[in-house]
Amino acid sequence: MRLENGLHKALRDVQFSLHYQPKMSAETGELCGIEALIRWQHPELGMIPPDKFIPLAEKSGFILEIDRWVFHEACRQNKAWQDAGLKKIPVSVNISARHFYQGSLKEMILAGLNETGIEPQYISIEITEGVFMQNIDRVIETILFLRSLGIQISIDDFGTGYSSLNKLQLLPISDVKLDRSFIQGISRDEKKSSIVKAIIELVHSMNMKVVAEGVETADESRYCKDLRCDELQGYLFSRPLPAGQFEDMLRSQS
Ligand code: G
Ligand code: G
Ligand code: NA
Ligand code: MN
Repeated sequence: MRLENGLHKALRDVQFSLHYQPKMSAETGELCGIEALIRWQHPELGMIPPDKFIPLAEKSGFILEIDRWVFHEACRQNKAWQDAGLKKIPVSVNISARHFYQGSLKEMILAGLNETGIEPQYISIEITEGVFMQNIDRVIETILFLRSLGIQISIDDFGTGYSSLNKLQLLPISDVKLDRSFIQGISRDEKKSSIVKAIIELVHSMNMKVVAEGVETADESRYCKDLRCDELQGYLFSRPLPAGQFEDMLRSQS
């Protein structure tokens, strides 16, 4: 069975769902953001992780449809939580680099905002550094457009790919998410911690926030806080949760 063939059906039959993982403020320890992460419950194969099907969807171009569904669903859910009186915090959506080169990202975003009524300040778009490798003029123009709407932009998996510091400095990026490979074992690794310290200073000097990803231990959390990370995300706080379970957490903080 070829997974690609199942993707269209998956979208049509609503086999996709979103899980939600919290981001915590390093300063106050409070829930300050939400990342939406796609899950595929296949009727025969069970749960298929995104790293199995997102690359396929990127190759075939079907990622444009998936991004549209994810964006709309994350906006709808966050607005529903807000309308229920729960804490108003931004939801982050991962958007494929491909969507910046092809397709109509602007129209997709405007449609999602209009259809759900969410305020743009409660949306963040996560892109990887790879987005800066092609069509740079179009990418910059799109980022400026999203920012003009009030949407936040995050650089995901920062430090693992290509990103020109020059571009980062010129673009109105809200925050960078330090890849979890930098965080893992940081308290026991002097070389790692001095690199991370330098990255954080550099990012702060460009007036962007730093999010530490993949925080799994209390040691890593304390260390990231000491190094002045602004936000923390990882299994220490919570795994990505289905909407219902995430809502319980949101309710306990509202
Ligand atoms: O959720 P998990 O850690 O299993 O995600 C694995 C990979 O899949 C990560 O690189 C993550 O960015 C990517 N991913 C998860 N959800 C989405 C999504 O909704 N859209 C895109 N484009 N990528 C996603
Ligand atoms: O590439 P991106 O950063 O979007 O990937 C997010 C993925 O990271 C999700 O699939 C999520 O399940 C995973 N993740 C989130 N927190 C942790 C963590 O603390 N440790 C590990 N190993 N993975 C994590
Ligand atoms: Na992400
Ligand atoms: Mn990441």
